[in-house]
Amino acid sequence: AGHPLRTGDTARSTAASPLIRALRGQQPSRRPVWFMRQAGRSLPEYKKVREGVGMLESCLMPELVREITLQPVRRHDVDAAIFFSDIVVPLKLAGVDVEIQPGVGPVLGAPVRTARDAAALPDLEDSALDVIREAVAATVAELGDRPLIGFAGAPFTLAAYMVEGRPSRDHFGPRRMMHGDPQAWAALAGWAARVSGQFLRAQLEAGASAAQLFDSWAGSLSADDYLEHVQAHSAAALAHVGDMAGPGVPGGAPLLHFGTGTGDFLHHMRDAGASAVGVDHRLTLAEADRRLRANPGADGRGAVPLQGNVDPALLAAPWPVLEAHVRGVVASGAAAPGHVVNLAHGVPPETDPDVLTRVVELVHSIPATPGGR
Ligand code: 1CP
Repeated sequence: AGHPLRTGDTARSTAASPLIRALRGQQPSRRPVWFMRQAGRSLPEYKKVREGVGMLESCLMPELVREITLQPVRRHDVDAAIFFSDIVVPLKLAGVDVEIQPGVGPVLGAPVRTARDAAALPDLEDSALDVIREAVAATVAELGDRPLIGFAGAPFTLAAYMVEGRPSRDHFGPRRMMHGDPQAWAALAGWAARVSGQFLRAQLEAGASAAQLFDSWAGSLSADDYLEHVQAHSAAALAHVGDMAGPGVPGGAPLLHFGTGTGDFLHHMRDAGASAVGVDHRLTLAEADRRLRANPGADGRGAVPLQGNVDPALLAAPWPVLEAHVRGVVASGAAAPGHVVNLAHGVPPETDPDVLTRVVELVHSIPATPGGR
């Protein structure tokens, strides 16, 4: 807190942006749309500037981060930029031996398997996050009234990489740990919540207007396991920024919470402290909205704004098929108190970027009707 970088003025002007208005349940001037992984390998201009630069290395080069973050905004006219980084960047900044291997993903030199391993994890020094603040500040300086979304990995998804040591499909390691060695799990998930929370906070301090917590792999959990072993840690990560109602983000920055395969516990994800919930392709937005209304939280909140859920598989379909699908998603989203159009998960690398531009044009061409959104 109290960092001398531009805090506030940009975020103040983003309050009227379609993204922020939709996330607050207000009528947007046009229906907002952005894409998870919009920066990245679907763009030739991304491949060009990344040539010869390692993934994590690139995340620590503020000028490059700014350029890559802005590329999809320039090209597609999306309603938000998402900060170019990775969920394991805060691990790297804390001094954990982690790299991102091309074609694989995050790989750790020493997986965390025991309570001792977890207790030995290094603290993330606040000053190590200055490189992130610098990149965010440079980015928002060019974005004007278009919001930057900061993000972090949720504790379960981060722990999935940390216990397994690399990407896995079933996430047996962390699921085994939360039952077999609950103390080790609490130590690891608690650590992950702290570093992710610090990472989020640095981005919001430097000018991001909203944040998204990615729990991409939470779908391998049952609703009960999520509630008992995970929700409190995700809530702790979000609590790092839940009080950020400063001058830059009046009323607080909207917090998005995203997972895949989490249709059975969207309400638990909301109750971790999210203002809006991301939905994948496995259920319709209308059904997600129905489930949230049917399961209000202790704070009385039922329905919240939704984000999603264009099936990335359909980006390669013939245009009339994709167009009908996008129109269906928009119609289904009208049930919710706010709708941000996005994919159900990230942009597949082989996607034709012109298709993404066309989807943005289509979404913007559908009137954001009063009440019906
Ligand atoms: O060299 C490269 O280009 C590597 C590919 C790549 C990219 C472009 C990785 C490795 N990370 C990123 C950037 C990234 N990661 C962003 C950029 C901003 C944007 O969306 O445009 C974001 C938001 C992430 C977040 C991230 N990293 C998530 C959550 C989002 C999701 O897609 O579920 C996850 C799970 C990761 C881990 C990760 N990093 C990279 C890969 C290939 C993976 C997934 C590995 C696996 O399958 O488990």
